[in-house]
Amino acid sequence: MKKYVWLMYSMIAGWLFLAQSIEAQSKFQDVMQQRGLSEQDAIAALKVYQPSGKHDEYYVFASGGQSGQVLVYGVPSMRILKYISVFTPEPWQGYGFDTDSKEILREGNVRGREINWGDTHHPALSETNGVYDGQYLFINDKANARIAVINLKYFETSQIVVNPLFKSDHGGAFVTPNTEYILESCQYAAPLTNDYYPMEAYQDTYRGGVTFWKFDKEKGRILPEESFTLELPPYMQDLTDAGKGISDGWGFTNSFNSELYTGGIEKGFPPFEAGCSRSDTDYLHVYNWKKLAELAKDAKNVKIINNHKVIPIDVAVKNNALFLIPENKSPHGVDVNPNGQYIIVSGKLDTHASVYDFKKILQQIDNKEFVGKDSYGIPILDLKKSLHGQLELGLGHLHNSFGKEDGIVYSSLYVDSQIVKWDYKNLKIYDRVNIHYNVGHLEAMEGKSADPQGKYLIALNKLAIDRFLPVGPLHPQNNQLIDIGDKKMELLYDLPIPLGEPHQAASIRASKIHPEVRYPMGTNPKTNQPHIGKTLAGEEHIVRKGDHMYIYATMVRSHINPEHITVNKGDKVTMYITNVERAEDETHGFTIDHHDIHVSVEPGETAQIDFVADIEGVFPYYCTEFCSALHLEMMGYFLVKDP
Ligand code: CUK
Ligand code: CUA
Repeated sequence: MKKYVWLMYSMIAGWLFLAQSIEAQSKFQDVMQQRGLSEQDAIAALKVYQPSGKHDEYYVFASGGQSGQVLVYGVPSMRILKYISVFTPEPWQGYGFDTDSKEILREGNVRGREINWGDTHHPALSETNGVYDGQYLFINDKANARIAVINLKYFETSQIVVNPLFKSDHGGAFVTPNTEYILESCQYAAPLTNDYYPMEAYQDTYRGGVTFWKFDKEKGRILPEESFTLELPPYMQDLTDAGKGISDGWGFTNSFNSELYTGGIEKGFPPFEAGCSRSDTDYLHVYNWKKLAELAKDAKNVKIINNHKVIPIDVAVKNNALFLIPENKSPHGVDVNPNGQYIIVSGKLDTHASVYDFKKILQQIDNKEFVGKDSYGIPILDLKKSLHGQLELGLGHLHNSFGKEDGIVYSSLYVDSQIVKWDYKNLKIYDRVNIHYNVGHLEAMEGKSADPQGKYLIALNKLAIDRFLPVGPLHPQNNQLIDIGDKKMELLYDLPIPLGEPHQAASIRASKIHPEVRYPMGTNPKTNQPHIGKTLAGEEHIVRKGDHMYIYATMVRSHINPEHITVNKGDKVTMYITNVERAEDETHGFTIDHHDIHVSVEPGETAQIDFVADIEGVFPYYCTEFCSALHLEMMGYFLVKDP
């Protein structure tokens, strides 16, 4: 009898399940039909969709290009999580509006000039043994040759350094395998001093170089006094990568003007782009940064320019620390493979990718086997003897990112608008996928580290053309997500980015990132130390010192304390505002009407604002985040009277 009941039960359950799944399937098909989706579309949708509350597997940090910011999104959902303001003010987060963040932004003043934009290109994650450790992110500003440090504990910019020599940079930021140094290479050659020299003096007085910014992981800061620069000829250095594994201690930098061309179309000369591409080859710079770091410690090896140590070309050459290898004309990316033996140089104006073998390079260096010297006295290695091989990939090869399997690399073809999957050891092409359109960088998950994860790839495209609803002549940028988990690559998703050109992205497993949800009470987010204006509940007060008013305020749902602040016209005002909330995500924003003030005060943070009360009147202030049902009541009055 028992057996019979059980049998009946399982038959009914089975039938119900079948009926349910048939119903689900027909619903599924209805939706596909209504929305005009193919089976492939539906599979792609299932691969990227994250149900509400479910987190992504990877973080992607993409450069925000001309916005001077960093964009953070999740993979595979491609949901945007944050804009980290770096070189530009950002009103929501109050970056550039409160005293402490203004101070960081103003660290980026160049030669006394306030600069409020940046051209962010290449984000780089901090590494331990060549593997991403999830602690810091670095990014360069090509337009003003600056590097910023972002602390991933708080996802905030904590430092900006200005290159004391370069006017622009491109080959930054790249880190050495234990984040000992952040590499920044010059792009457009110019005198390293800030003096004027005519274009005719280009060969003698214009220079490029690579700056090695010393990074202190404990402090989370670049130490400018312990940093130095390797002087290089004005070959217009391009992208850079640091060696790892067997090439640890070495660095590699491309260039595109071995011609030393200086332009002058108005004088009847060929334009820059033609002049810089006349020769068949440019130079890959190969240097031993560990040796250079040792040399930089001795004053006799360096000259000081703008208060910064520079190792002259001849000193680097004399100490066997600098070499050149020809490379296919006007290359772009240079990428070291996960174990550090192979270096892939992209053939921007050549259909071939070149794979250099570091062992072969080292052999020539050890045997002092050089084919000659350039006009600056730098030894040149033989191209053929340095190559593992070359492979024809297609037109406009720009960048490379490594896959999980040994020997697999993905490369971007700008002109052909394709991603190519190939084997750099056996020189074989496996697959191609079309991109929309004109891809620049690409990022396979953790694809530039010593431990690539494969799975997904992001194509960072230069054009979007017809991919999205039209919004006028300026289109959003297009980041495309590609599934690389199988043999064949499959395009999954388009993410429009209305922020700026997403040059490069760095990705990392979400499990490696551990951000804080609040600051220790009364923290200055710039220094991560207690703020001098730290104010706890019950300690709110106002002090006058001469014509300077100091206001110690707190914010907590749903109250700003003090509620009235009366000052004399012309008084200097310093306001310290502590968000004394302990609850997660209970940010309060603070503004005073008509004063161009806005700060975002996160739980535990103390924010400081400084201004002059120069207009008489009555100015309400209020909290700008809808933080509770009584949010609108979270207000007060700033009163300025004529004394
Ligand atoms: S990038 Cu900077 S020009 Cu190919 Cu690294 Cu876009
Ligand atoms: Cu605090 Cu609204």
